[in-house]
Amino acid sequence: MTTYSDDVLGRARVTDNADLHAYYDKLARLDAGALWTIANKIEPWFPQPESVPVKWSYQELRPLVLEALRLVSGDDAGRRVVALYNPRRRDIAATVGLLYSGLQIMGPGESMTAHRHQAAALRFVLEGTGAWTIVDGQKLKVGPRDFAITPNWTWHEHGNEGDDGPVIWQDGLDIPLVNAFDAGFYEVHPDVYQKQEGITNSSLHVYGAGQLRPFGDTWHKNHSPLLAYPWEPTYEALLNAAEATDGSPYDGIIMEYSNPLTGGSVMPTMSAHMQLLRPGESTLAHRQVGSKIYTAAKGSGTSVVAGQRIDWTEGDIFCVPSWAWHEHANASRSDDACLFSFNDFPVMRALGFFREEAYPDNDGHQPVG
Ligand code: GTQ
Repeated sequence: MTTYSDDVLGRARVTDNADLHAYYDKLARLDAGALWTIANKIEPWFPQPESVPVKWSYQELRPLVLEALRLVSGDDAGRRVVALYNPRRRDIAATVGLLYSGLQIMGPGESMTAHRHQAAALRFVLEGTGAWTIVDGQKLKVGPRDFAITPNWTWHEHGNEGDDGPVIWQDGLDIPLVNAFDAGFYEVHPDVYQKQEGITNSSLHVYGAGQLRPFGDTWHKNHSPLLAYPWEPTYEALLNAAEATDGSPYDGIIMEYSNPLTGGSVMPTMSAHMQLLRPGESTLAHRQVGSKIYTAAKGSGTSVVAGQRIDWTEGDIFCVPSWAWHEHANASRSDDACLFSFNDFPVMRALGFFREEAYPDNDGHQPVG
């Protein structure tokens, strides 16, 4: 059993006095300080995220996202997005941890200019049928519950060629992560718009056939060559797996959107999942090092995050800070429920930070406070 008392040999436990305060002042004047005054804070026993669990209600936010259509043009805004802020992370525009998310809206017939940046992006479509994006010349058409990626430093521009209303999709980017490393670059496309190369959804034609890979392929980039992951085959894969397996006790039936060539995450910094909770299913609690952002893709349910109950229904978004216990339940006894999520686990794994554990007590469920 680990003790978390700081009053042990090996932890800082200096009692302040007048001499020490005078000494600290002298150090401060030289841009220095005594490590023992902050050591326990900067090397905590376990992760201490500033981020808190938050739910963003789609029903509440949607009218405000629609209002942005009237208030600002896409061209003036660059991207017309309502960003989702964690209350204590507004200063770095983070939704949770070092991840950012927002709701982007595009009106019928609208198109946005092309740019590229060091941050990687992903999209999950919430509503509307006319959405498209061009990623390094490749045009992708995406509909409700489709997932698509915009790997870092790829040119991208978006639009809505439908005539039956706006498109709203969720953006997920690693902007705060890139900025934490002071690694951000940004460029506007020299021609303002890209030219489409090849056929629409060409990566799906080449790389979208499941277990079949183009033989002799020379793809060498560090992200998936498959750029769009439509909902129908994703849902079908979950239903098929549900027939054959019990799935995970913590996540139900869960699939990772993967790079078909490596089986790994779609991009080096972010991974995404779609999970299915069977009718009446409730999972056990676990926690991981890394931040997660969930979107209710289908149905409704309840998750408990760090002891906090979060009821969700389609379009709702909620976050799980690093090392926070979380568990999920489908509210329906007759219909399945699906949660989309993305996370920074690839970074945690690459740096050797990843850990995962199951809630040990109380039959695997955390107390709800
Ligand atoms: O689509 O390029 O929500 O650059 C934030 C920054 C979307 C985008 C965001 C971006 C984008």
